[in-house]
Amino acid sequence: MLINKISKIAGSVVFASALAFAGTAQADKWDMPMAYSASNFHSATGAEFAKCVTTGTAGDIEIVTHPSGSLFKGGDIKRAIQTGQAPIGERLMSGHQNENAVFGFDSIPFLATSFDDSAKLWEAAKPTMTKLLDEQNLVLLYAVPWPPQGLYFKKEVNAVADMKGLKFRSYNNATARLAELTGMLPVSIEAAEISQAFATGVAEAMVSSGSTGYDRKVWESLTHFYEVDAWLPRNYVMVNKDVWNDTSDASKNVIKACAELAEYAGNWRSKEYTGFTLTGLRNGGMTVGPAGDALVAELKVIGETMTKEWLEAAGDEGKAIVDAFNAE
Ligand code: PCA
Repeated sequence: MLINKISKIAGSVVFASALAFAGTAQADKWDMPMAYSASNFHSATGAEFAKCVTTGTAGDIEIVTHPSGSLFKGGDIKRAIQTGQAPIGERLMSGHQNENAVFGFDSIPFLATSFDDSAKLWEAAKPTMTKLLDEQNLVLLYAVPWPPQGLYFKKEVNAVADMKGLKFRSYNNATARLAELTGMLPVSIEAAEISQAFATGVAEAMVSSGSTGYDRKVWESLTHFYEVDAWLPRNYVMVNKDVWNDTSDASKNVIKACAELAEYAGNWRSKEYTGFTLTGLRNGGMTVGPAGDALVAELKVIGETMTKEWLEAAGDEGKAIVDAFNAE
């Protein structure tokens, strides 16, 4: 079945590419800002997506990726695309939670804690997110989850009380709120800058995937990773709507097919990267394992508070996503 799906997608790329050859469209270069390191699986997936589009449109559209926040920092990428400074790019979806709480649907603690549930939650949320982004002059292309989120520290932690007063690196509203509710001090830092932040003591702890800890070699400063499987936040790729509307139907077909392939491949990579990076953290010298039962029980209570707060802030649209997820 999967093979079928891939050959169907590949077939449509070839078909659309033949159409593109037949056209006389002007060659166009699309710079694609991305926030995470080149070696990260999202960046690798984005680079393959770019290649797929460049090949599929026979060079009519050449997508060039710029990982590590080198063109725009993570926090600036969406605005850059909305305003046409960049035609396309990738960003952490829940990073927009401060604009509209609904963007944080994937950072509700303990709602969707596995890849299967994350896929189900995305199905439930996709129509709403497509609409929200459309209202902001953006076209959603594909979205890929990070591996499950766990807690990083530079000491053993068995209870919420052990976290008190720590400087906690946050990457969205949910992570900042988690810090507050556990008695820590949130400090917002881009993934590209966390190695430095941990080395200088600007931050001492964080919630993230094994993937980001591995990419940033956090074992140089931190000692413990506790698997919590709190949630799986998503990165997504968006295009400026004016640029999209000016794109030929043949090229749009290629881009959509490449996006579908990228979402599938990105999911697969994310799963593979989960175990690989936890082993990498261990090899770096860190203690890696599940959080203790007592700590998990305390985190679940905090999760309930955060879920309630999110449902209040996200209103009917948010509730509809959670209801659709629970109904499946
Ligand atoms: N890595 C990103 C977001 C979630 C994750 O696993 C980060 O820490 O910025």
